[in-house]
Amino acid sequence: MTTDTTLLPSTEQTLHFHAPRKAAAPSVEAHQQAWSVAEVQALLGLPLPELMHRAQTVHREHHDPTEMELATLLSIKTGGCPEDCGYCPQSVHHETGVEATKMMTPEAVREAVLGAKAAGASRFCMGAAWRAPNDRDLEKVEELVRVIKDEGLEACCTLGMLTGDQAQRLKGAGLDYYNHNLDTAPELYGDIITTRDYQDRLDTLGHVRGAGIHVCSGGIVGMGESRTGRAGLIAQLANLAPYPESVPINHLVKVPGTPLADEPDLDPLEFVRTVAVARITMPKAKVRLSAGRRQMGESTQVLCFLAGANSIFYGDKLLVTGNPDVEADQDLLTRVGMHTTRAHA
Ligand code: SAM
Ligand code: DTB
Ligand code: SF4
Repeated sequence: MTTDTTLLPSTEQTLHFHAPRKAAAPSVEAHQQAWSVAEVQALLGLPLPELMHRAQTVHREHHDPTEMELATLLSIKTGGCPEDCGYCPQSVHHETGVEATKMMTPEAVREAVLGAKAAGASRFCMGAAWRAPNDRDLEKVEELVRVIKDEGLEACCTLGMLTGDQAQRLKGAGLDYYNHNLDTAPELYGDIITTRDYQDRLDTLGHVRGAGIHVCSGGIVGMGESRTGRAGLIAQLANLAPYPESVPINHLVKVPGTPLADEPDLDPLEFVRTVAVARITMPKAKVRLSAGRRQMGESTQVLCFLAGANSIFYGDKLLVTGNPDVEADQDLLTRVGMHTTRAHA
């Protein structure tokens, strides 16, 4: 349970709109303790001005609110995935027209890394449509990680489930982050995916942590879940000990042919609230406004930035669906007055 009661949204506290910064902001230690789903749900239900104020207060304590991290995503092995994730265009279980490809070569990946670096990205993330890599796949990925590190960018990848040994090998190759999302609340997981379970996800996150790789883990909003469902996801992430260094909040991209293609639209403010609560409950994390930016439009994106999102995927494509183009993002960041995180080298 959280002991810092300044976080609990009692009626009395929601009236403290002008509470002094220190009093309103919880300590980092308080956030290392468990969050109940009810506490997270109460945050999600705060009046939006109060929620935004709290999120911005926490954000400023740990980050430069004018800084944005740019991470470029590349699908190094697309489609043909045996898993049945209901949202995903790359599953063999759904007819989406996505063709399965072979894994990209180191030369092709280097070209993409150079392009991302020239465009100003500081992190490069490689995605593969696997349930889990086999050892030969992994050897090739190790080589690709070295390509990214050679060019001085942070390296991240998302390859499905890992064993402890595989995580160690990726660490040895220089991998900085591993992305593996919890995606939704535990009680909703079986409605979306049947080919693996929540514990499989948690086990992989444990192997990643154990190898000393930074954890990138988040989820998808807009899959028909209730506010309690969103609270369940955020509570799970925030209760990981320690919570992830990077938290992607994806808005469902509805792809024709997937079981979730006709999901009703979510109120954009519910998405913004989820970002704000991720920021409050995981103060030091990079909160990444991930999939769905193109569909949500600029105003919602900017509200998410103001709610504490400080990382975006940058480049015209996500894995198989579209993302705002680089010029549009540069223009948006300039108009908002934000600068980008510099690459190490
Ligand atoms: N196969 C690996 C796995 O599932 O861990 C890595 C790639 S998978 C495409 C990475 C993440 O992309 C998923 O966990 C999910 O959060 C996100 N994703 C996939 N399809 C999406 C969609 N249509 N809308 C939003 N996010 C999506
Ligand atoms: C994450 O959380 N979002 C990214 C990344 N991790 C790998 C993937 C988004 C995929 C969106 C749909 C697509 O293009 O396949
Ligand atoms: Fe496969 Fe990942 Fe898509 Fe699930 S989300 S179908 S594991 S590529």
